[in-house]
Amino acid sequence: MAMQITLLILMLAMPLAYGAQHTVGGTNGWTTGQDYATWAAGEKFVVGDTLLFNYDSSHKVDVVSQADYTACNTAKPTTSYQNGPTTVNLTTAGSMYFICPTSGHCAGGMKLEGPCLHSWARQEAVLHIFT
Ligand SMILES: [Cu+2]
Repeated sequence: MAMQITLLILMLAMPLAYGAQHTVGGTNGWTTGQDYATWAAGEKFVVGDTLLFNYDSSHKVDVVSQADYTACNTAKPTTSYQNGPTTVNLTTAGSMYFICPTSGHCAGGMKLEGPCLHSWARQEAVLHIFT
């Protein structure tokens, strides 16, 4: 029991330093013909985690607004990455929206909404181990 409590305290003390890395699309990476909504549904994104986009030169990663994500509008990304791999830090809670600006790719499904939870969400998950 004492060991469990020590472990719990350790895990609670360093949730931010212990961010997980999520490889977008798993082994398929950031490419066409994927279902990123399904992939994201199987992940748990928490502040302090990172997203790793693996892609070739035919793709890019644009961070966009929710409206531009929905509309696949590639005109005004807030950040644009190319020449991957690209690591994106999840620094705030809330959703981040990513699209590939290559013509036709977003409309074809190359878009990702990453719903990021507060860091206490991981602490909550840890607590459930003990209850
Ligand atoms: Cu693309």
